[in-house]
Amino acid sequence: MKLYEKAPAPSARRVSLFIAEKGIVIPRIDVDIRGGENTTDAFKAKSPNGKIPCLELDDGTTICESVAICRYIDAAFPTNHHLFGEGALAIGQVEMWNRIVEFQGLYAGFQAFRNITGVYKDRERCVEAWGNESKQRVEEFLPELDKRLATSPYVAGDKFSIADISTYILCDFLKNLDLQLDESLPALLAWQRKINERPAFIEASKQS
Ligand SMILES: N[C@@H](CCC(=O)N[C@@H](CS)C(=O)NCC(=O)O)C(=O)O
Repeated sequence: MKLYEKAPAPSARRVSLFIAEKGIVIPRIDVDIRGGENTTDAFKAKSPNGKIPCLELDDGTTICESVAICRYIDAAFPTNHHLFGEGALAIGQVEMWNRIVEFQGLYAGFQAFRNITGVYKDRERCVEAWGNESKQRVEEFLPELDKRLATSPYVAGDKFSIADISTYILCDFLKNLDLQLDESLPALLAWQRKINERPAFIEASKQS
């Protein structure tokens, strides 16, 4: 098994943190996304969305999309660390919060970055106004997360889950939008400090 990725890229880090939490080691292959290596026919033959991360199994089967990769790993290497939740209610709540963070935070953030900076203008049309709107949506979403974390120890409830990984990646990505967490978001800041102390996050930060 091997993982095609770009270590500091946010979607790749989602998977890295997930596998670090699971205590699994998967060999990684660096893909030069800025240079367009992911846009080649050879890479697109592996990754249906033409992006990293992409997991390749020993028989050549591939899975792209970060959460799909995490789901595969979760099912293929069962442990007692249930990052998608355990039990019907927790599973539903983890899914709900992970989707909320993805749609309202992460993807707005990615759209902001791509459309404002034009980093991938060699392969997509960039609309600066959409980038600015997306950035504003991220800024408006952060207080919602702060409100949630003021009453819940983790994003999806009492236990750490993939929703925390997604939120952590969002918070880390803010720097690319010239945004940062500040004292107006005390619960989010406290949660971030707590997550930074997790052994898997300390370990994964050495590798990215
Ligand atoms: N929804 C995908 C997003 C993947 C994605 O956007 N990957 C970025 C790096 S974080 C990429 O490959 N960018 C290069 C490109 O868009 O050409 C996932 O969650 O895996």
